[in-house]
Parts: sequence; structure tokens; C-alpha cells
Amino acid sequence: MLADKDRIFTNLYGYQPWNIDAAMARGAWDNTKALLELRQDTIIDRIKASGLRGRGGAGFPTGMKWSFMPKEPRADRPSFLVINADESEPGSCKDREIIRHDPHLLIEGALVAGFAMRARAAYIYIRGEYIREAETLFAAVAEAYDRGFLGKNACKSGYDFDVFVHRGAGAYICGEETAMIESLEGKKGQPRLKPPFPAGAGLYGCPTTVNNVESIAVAPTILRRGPEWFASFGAENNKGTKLFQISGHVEKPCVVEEAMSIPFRELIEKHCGGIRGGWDNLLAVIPGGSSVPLVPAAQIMDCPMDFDGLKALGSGLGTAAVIVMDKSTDIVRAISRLSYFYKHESCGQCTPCREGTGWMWRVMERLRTGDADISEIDTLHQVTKQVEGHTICALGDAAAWPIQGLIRHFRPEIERRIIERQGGGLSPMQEAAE
Ligand code: L3W
Ligand code: SF4
Repeated sequence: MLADKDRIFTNLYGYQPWNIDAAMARGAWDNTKALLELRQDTIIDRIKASGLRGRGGAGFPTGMKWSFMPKEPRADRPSFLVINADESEPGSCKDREIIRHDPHLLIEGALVAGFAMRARAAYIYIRGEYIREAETLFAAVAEAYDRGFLGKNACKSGYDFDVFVHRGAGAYICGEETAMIESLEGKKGQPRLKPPFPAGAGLYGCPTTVNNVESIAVAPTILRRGPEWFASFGAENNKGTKLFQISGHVEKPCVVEEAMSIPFRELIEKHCGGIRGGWDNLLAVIPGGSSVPLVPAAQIMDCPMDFDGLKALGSGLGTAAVIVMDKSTDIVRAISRLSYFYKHESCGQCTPCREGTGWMWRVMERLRTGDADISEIDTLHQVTKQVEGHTICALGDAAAWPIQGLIRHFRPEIERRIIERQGGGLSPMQEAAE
């Protein structure tokens, strides 16, 4: 278990105030000027050496992403940092806790990261529903300006840096980085085709890096304690500490910072008091937020909770939002509900996603009630394959993968409902087994 002395988020549960004095007593804003004096390339090298990978779902190496930004930005084409606080992935609630209880970790991180990539300003795009959190963030940013940590000559470094907080309006798709950029520009939040990646042409056509809240908030601590310290946690290629958000049928749902690669069973035993009704009652887990496929109980027990461990099971770490489902769960209904979510949140600009998400949800509903034909299971699977990889952004994949996971692992359950609804008999899988 991660020792308290190794936690970055020391006020995750809000036992102390979030304000700047309390944050400074915990170590934030401690001689930030000295961090900036490391200079840009050293900061980026140290973040690369730490092994930090993006905490918003894709796991892209953070230091490498920063290194894509121009080393000599033009005066008429400034660089920008955009911080993705549009936390909307079902199951995800870690960025909310950072902003609620330790916003200065994020704001100091914005300055350090922005400086490293030679950005003129950072925009923190916060989910519209996070009303109280936005209030905290506005107040915390104002505190940082009052102390001279932001604005002209930030932290007396000779560097000018502004932080703006922008509230979203409730669209999941604005968490996709290019839709977020469109939304910041005042347009409808619809993803752009990539490339160009934001580092080439982002906000207002200028070089831009979009990073998740957690990725930015850990940066100052990594620089203070050293990249080797951060890299001492987790497995090869999966380094550092990580916020896990465990919801569903555990005894004590929680958000907790742990070492990356902790085995699933240990994570749940140590922090959540086990599975409701005992380990034999576990049915399946969605380990990384609703966009990654579920994993059946038997497969996930000893799995390291990291990018590679979960990928090997055909799933992913995503945002590390671990949704635990026990045997009381109607698994077909649960995935059908997620299908509805993706149908509802599709921005509608590409046909496979706009049409496919509605189509997949309608079939899922028929599978849920048992009113489908058994042959529709294969048809549905084929449709998910037509959507996956054929859309502008990852929402199409995210809509397809949970259904693929359901069919892969729970096909007999889907067939059972159809057979029962239609008056009994053996399912094709049962017939094959006879
Ligand atoms: C320059 C290249 N930059 C990649 C950058 C790219 C982006 C990052 C990762 O989706 C996933 C998605 C959700 N030159 C580059 C390059 N980049 N190649 O690297 O890019 P990508 O396309 O792999 O992912 P993405 O589009 O950022 C993110 C999944 O996360 N997810 C959850 C999302 C929800 C939240 C939330 O609620 N907070 O994050 C869960 O799995 O499905 O697959 O910056 O520009 N050659
Ligand atoms: Fe919009 Fe869906 Fe296409 Fe993404 S995949 S751009 S959400 S229609």
C-alpha cells in the first residue's frame, strides 16, 4: 500500500482547507521560482524521465506531448495550455476531488507546465455541472494572482502567465480535446479531424497542449521530489502514483491515490473493504470508466491496475474509474444504459457514430427485454466493428467497446433471456455444448 509520505494529493478528502495558506503549509507554491529556473528543456526532460503518462484516458507520455510545442513561439501565434477538467466519463470523479480540496496543486502545475511548453496562458475548461468546484477554482486562481504567483512576472520569474477558468455547458463530447478547443473558441463542441494535432494547430489555430487535471497537478511534486521518486512506483511503462475511483458494489466506494500497477484484489481489499457480499459475489468490473470493455470477475482478480495489465485483458485503464458490479447486476441492462449515454452524447457529425449509436442502443434494448432474435447478437457485433475505428473521434469506439465486451463475456446470458422470453428451449451455445 502506498505510504502516506508518498502521496501527492495530501488533502484529497478535504480534512484541511483548500485555500492558499493551507495549500502552502502542505508544500504547494514552495519556491516555485526555483522550479522555473530549471528552464524549459530540463523540466520536460524530468517529466519524461518520471514516466508520467496522461491521466485522462489515453495514457500518452506527458513529457513527450509537451516537447511537441514550439521552442520559439511567434509573437502573433502564442502557445496555449488547455487543462481538461470536463470530467464526464461515467465513473470518473477524481479531478473533481482535486479541484474541490487541493486546487492550488492544479494552478501551480498550470504555471510550471505552461512555462515548460512556453505557453502564454492556460485555460482550465471545467465541466458545467461542477458548479461549486468552479467557484472554488475561480477563488483559488484569484488568490494566486493576489500573491503574485500568476500574471505579470509570475513568482518573480520574469515570465508572464495567465490562467483563465472556463465553464462548460454539459456536453460529454467537449471532453474530447479538439471539441474542447472548438467550445473555448465559442463554437459548437464538435471534434476536429486529427492531424493536425493541437500542438500544430489548436486554440485559435495556435500551438496548444491539452492535458488532464491530474497530469498537470502532479507535475510540481514530480519536479520537487525528482523523477526517480515518481518512477519508483508501478511497473515498467506504467509508472507513478495514480488516483483510482472505485464505485459500485464494494463495501466502501472511494477515491484513493495508490501506486500504479497495484493488483485489483489488493486495491479493493485495502481501500474499499472488499466486495459487497464477499468475493464470490463479484460478477464483472469496468476498470477504466464506461468507455472500456468490462472484465469478468475471474480474469481481473490478480490483474495489475495499469495500462498494460488491463490492455492484456482486452480492456484498459482509461481514467482508472473502477466500476464494480456484483451478481445482483443486470449486466445487459447496465450496458444498454451505457449505450443510451453514448447515443445521447454523440455530436452527430459523422454517420457511423450518429446512426450507429442509436442503432446499437435500440438493439441493446431488445436484447435486454429478450425481444430480439438470437441472430441479432452477431449482427450487433458486426455493427460495433463498423463503428469502431471509422469515426472522427474516440466516442464511436467508446460506444462500441462496452457492447463488444458484453458479447464476448456474457453471450450465454443474452441468449438465455431471448430463449426464456420466447418460451424456453436450448440456446445455440447450450445446443453446441450438448
Ligand atoms: C501530437 C501525435 N500529439 C497523439 C496526442 C493527442 C492527445 C493525446 C492522446 O482520447 C481517450 C479516449 C477515451 N502528435 C500525437 C499526439 N497525440 N498522437 O496525445 O491522443 P489519443 O487520440 O490517443 O486520445 P484522445 O483523443 O485524447 C482520450 C478515453 O480516453 N477515456 C475517457 C475519457 C474521459 C475523460 C473524462 O471524463 N475526463 O477523460 C477512457 O477510456 O475513450 O480513448 O492529446 O493530441 N502524433
Ligand atoms: Fe461526433 Fe461521434 Fe463523430 Fe465523435 S465519433 S465526431 S462524437 S459523431
